[in-house]
Amino acid sequence: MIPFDNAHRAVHYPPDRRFRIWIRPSVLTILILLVAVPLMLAWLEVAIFGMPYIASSSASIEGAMSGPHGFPVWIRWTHFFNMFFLFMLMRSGLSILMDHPRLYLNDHCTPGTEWLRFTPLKVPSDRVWTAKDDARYISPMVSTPGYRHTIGIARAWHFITVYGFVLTGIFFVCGLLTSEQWQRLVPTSTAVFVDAWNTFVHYANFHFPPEPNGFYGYNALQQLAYFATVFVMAPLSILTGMAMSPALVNRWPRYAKLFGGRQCARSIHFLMLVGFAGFVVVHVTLIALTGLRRNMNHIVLGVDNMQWTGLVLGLIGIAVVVLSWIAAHYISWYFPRGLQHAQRAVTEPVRLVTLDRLIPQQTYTREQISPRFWPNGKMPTREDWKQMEADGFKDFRLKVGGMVENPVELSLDDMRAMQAEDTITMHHCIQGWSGIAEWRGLSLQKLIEHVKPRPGAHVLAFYSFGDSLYGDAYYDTQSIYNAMKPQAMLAFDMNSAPLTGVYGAPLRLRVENQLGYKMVKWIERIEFIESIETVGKGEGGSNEDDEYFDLLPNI
Ligand SMILES: Nc1nc2c(c(=O)[nH]1)N[C@H]1C(S)=C(S)[C@@H](COP(=O)(O)O)O[C@H]1N2
Ligand SMILES: [Mo]
Repeated sequence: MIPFDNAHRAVHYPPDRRFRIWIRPSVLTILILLVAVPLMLAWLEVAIFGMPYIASSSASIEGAMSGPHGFPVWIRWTHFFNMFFLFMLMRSGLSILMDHPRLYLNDHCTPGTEWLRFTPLKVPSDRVWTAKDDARYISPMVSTPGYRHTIGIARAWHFITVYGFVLTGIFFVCGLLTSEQWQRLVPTSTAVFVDAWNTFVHYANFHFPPEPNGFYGYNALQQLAYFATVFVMAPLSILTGMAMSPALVNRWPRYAKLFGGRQCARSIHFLMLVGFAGFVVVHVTLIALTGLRRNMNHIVLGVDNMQWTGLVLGLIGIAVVVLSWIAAHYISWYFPRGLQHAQRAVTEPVRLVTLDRLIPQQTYTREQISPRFWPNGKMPTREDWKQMEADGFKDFRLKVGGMVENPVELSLDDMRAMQAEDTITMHHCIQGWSGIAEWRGLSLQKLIEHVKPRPGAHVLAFYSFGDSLYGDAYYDTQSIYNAMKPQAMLAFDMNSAPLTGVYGAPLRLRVENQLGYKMVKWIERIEFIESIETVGKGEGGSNEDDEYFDLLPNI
């Protein structure tokens, strides 16, 4: 169970729980125009030419139509499971979003360049303001698990349920394509656009067009909306979700550029959430307005009559979905460790054979370096660190020990002499922001070869001078396999100057195929160990122990 002591309350339930939405005026104008222009055109058309004629399709004349009749059992169940998983994804997505409540169209995430903000705060420029400080509260009524900075648990729900969503989608599309049901969703003539516009003109004038019986077919606008949901929004959500993976983006930067870059992909991912939510509202409203009982019988029972059973069972189905949110809430707060392990059980095997195999190999140019890099984490407060900082870290010695044949103590000069390497990479914080910076440091591969791990050593544990969110010294671990990858290094320079205090002086880790929290800053010592189980609470790092983050976050 997650304790709710003062420290946790300060993180998850802060006094400032205001919710504000700010949208850049130019973007707001475009959005208003996107809605207003079609509406005006529709009103103008009716004022001048009258309501457009829509042929009542053969779909409304039972028995006279070709094509699919009714909804077979596999459609009815995939419809239910889709609703189930989609809501879970949307709710957990909102919790993830609020951990960095700003959306950008540029990968630098410079404060002030957002197009959308879910926080009343402007980033202060007179003091250090970390991404953790910036996280916002969201009510557990609308999100899972809700509250503030619960991204570890939110991601567990997101990444478990995405399997259900994707499998349901694959099953559904296979069913469509191997039956005649695809004809419901896929337009076969360009006339559909004319019909869809005419239908829109009717709705825009608060008039219902001749309504086909949905058991046999849809009106043109409905068909296009369903088509877009299944064949555009769902795939785009999945593809833009993948475009936020550091492993993928640092292997193939061009993949993220397909969507306009990593932060555009994140924005699109959010817009798909809005799209799905908007679809649900319109879909449910129209179902209710065009014959609730009959429509519910179609999709719940697969029959076209007026009995009450479909509605009753449908409401029970909706109740099950709502109960799943309540259950998820209790699991999140009472069994977070079990949830974390469940996520690991279902995602790690897949990540090991996919994302974890990708070798980071990006190099951005100097011109692409971010003007400002969001900082994160708690600065060390230890006296020995402060003393060393005052002296420019000349007395600092990195201790590398544990299960190695050649334990060493290295000064910064020793490390510089061991042939430093340079990279310009994109950093991906779990919270959502990114930034590009140049790093210079000692490659971990060199260090590992230098200290010679003994047989049985599988893991490197990095300990920081700084504290974790809840007090103990911050630490994290890497498998030797990942530490040996290119671009994994102990960085001492950032953007051609020695690391400054906030960014991890004197030494920090860079592991470009993973998320930011694996990159320990203010490193004091490194220990080679047999397994993660012997350090901390045994989950592989401070965040893994206390915030239920994943052990292998390459997405
Ligand atoms: N010691 C320590 N290292 C840390 C953290 C921390 O809280 N303490 N935060 C991590 C997180 S979540 C991120 S995103 C990066 C941020 O690095 P930056 O401050 O250079 O942007 O540092 C990582 N290293
Ligand atoms: Mo982070």
